[in-house]
Amino acid sequence: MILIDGKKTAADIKAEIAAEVEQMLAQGKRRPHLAAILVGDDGASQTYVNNKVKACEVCGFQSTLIRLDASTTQDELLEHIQRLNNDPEVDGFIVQLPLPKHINEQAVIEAIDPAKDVDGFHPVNVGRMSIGLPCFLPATPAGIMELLRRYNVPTRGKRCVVLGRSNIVGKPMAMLMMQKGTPGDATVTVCHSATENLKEICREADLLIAALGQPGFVTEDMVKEGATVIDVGTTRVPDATRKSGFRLSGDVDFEHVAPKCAFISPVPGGVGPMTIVSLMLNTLRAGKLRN
Ligand code: BQF
Repeated sequence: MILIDGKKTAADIKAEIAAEVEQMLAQGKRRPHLAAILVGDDGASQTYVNNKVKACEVCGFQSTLIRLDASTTQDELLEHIQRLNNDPEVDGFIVQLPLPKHINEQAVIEAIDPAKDVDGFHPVNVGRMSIGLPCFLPATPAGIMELLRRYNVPTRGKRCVVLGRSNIVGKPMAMLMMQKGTPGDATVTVCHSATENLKEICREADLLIAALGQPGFVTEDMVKEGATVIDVGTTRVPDATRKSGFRLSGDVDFEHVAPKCAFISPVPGGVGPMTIVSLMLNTLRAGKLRN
């Protein structure tokens, strides 16, 4: 069993990015600049945005965090987005999801200039990805592809099962795994809450990507011997032994599944850090395209 170390891989890539930023500066170019809008005070979202700001520092990027009250209206949020769309100093920006319930997430995503949409959620980027054109890839699937690439996980002709059909992970993940190339060229099945015989389908998988947000959902009896398991879950579960009061739990029963695996990614320290680094790579690209 090979443990896929996302934390180490992400640190390596951030060092590569920082070196490239130094070169850009030496050539008289601007630092890449990422802006983030955080609406409300959800604890997990604050942590995620903080992770992104910290990663910008490590990469040598400029970052701007716009914190808005939970009561911010959709129109007010759209005004901030227009300002960032038109700000020549900002290369790319994100709106941290999820948003408060009174705001239409899709309307917000569609207001972002696709050229600054470093989360890759705008329909233009989704559409371009789906036909294999250059675009900003959504951070989590891009991070998983990078892990598969760096660990040389075989995917060509293999059976890949994606658990979960969200717009930000499951759907784009399935799309990328079925595309031509390495990693890619897989035979992909997407399972969701209405899937029949889910266990049997998972047991056929050479590559199992779990992105449902249900702690411990993937058990030993659902995994084929020698499979590769990628755990995308990051659910906060109460844990009185931690000073934070919680721990991060993946979608995989790691302890019992790991011994059967060729490769497995842990939580924490697997896909999560790669999500952050993919956002950094998209921001670097946005910066280059504008420079
Ligand atoms: C780690 C996210 C659900 C909904 C919206 C490192 C992150 C997480 C874990 C992180 C996530 C999850 C992010 C670890 C960003 C990943 O060490 O295991 C980093 O910051 N993430 C997000 O921005 O929005 C989410 C999950």
